[in-house]
Amino acid sequence: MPVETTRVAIIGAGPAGLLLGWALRRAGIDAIIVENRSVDYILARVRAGVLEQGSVDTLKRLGLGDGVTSAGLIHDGIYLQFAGERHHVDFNELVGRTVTVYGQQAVVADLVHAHAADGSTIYFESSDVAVHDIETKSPRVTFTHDGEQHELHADIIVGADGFHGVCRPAIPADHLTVYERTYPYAWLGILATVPPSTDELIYCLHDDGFAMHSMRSLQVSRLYLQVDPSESIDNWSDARIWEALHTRLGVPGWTLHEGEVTEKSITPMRSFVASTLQYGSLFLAGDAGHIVPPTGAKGLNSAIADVTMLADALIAHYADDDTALRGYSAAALARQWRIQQFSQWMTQMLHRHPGTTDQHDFDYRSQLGQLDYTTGSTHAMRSLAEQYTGLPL
Ligand code: RFL
Ligand code: PHB
Repeated sequence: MPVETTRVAIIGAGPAGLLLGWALRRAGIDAIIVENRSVDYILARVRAGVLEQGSVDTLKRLGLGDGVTSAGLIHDGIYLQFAGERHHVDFNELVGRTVTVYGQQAVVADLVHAHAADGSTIYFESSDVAVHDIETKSPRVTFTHDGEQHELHADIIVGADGFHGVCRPAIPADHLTVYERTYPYAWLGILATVPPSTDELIYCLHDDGFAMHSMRSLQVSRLYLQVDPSESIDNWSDARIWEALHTRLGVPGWTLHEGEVTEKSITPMRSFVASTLQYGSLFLAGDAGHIVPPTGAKGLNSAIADVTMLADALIAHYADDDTALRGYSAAALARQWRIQQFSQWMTQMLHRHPGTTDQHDFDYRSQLGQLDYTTGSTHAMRSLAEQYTGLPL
């Protein structure tokens, strides 16, 4: 059985795990990544689209800025649409900051290529991944790779294995509380080969529910529709999706252009926070520790923020200063709860709560009032702009 030793064993090669491995490598700290999917699967996974300025700065600082500099689309703001009218929220004017549209897929591809060129060890397609002795200073990871059982000894294990990973459940139940809520709606998302019909992202509340127009490039559009979480994608033909998008996003004098749909899927919505991101030698980062509904565009950005803090803390730890590592969980969670409230606020303001009771009607009209206030008040817009473009670490 191959037995290896590394300083930091990272579980998961999503954006969090790949970025942490890269940051540590650049600082001369040995790390090995163990991932249960294939590299092709990871490169094909379509997810987030918006990077905060701080996330772009992190990528550039770590020598990963070429792609985002050449292909990223800088956006000065967003549109909020409701009651058939579209309102611009100009982040640049309000807070002097912008966001960049650059797909998570591209971030992951940049990281995979950087690691490959640098000769990093990443065990893709590993099965039976398990962590052991995490309460001690000599934790281990076991996994099967290419039919062989492996054992990896480390000083520290980082669980960057997403919401469904094995690391968070390895924390004993009496040391972990989870805070969570689900929402009575989901997002149906499509990728379409058609130039975006808008210069900036449109977030729209319509009588039929939420809709959104985003993009991946000047040639590829990304669009979303609120649907019931129990909906099957099989019930949504391309024609039905476009019809719903026309209905919800339409405003007089504007045309939504259709194109070939190359990907479509339904994603449930969840807010989730673990009470701790550390247990013994195990640290959690990204979706392994917290999930937000996608309305605020914060999931990927939170993963990058966690990793920025954790990488700095680990670098200090190996330079004999443990203060930041001991404070990591509390600092990352404090930031995370601010992001949770923003994501929940955006989500509740922009989705139609299903049902037809008086209470639902009241909620809907109150949401329209909230949107009216938000787009009419410089103070409210500035608060939105400050949070959407990214809170400091
Ligand atoms: P990931 O990306 O889930 O990566 C975890 C990795 O761990 C692997 N893994 C395991 N490996 C080994 N052993 C095991 N037992 C394992 N179990 C799992 C997985 O295969 C995977 O490779 O988590 P990470 O790195 O923390 O990154 C988080 C982000 O992916 C996520 O927060 C965002 O995609 C959320 N999100 C958005 N975030 C934004 O910041 N801006 C957005 O605009 C945005 N839009 C979105 C989104 C997520 C969406 N979906 C599909 C959930 C839009 C959507 C539709
Ligand atoms: C996306 O482009 O996928 C996207 C953009 C903004 C969001 C969520 C998703 O809030």
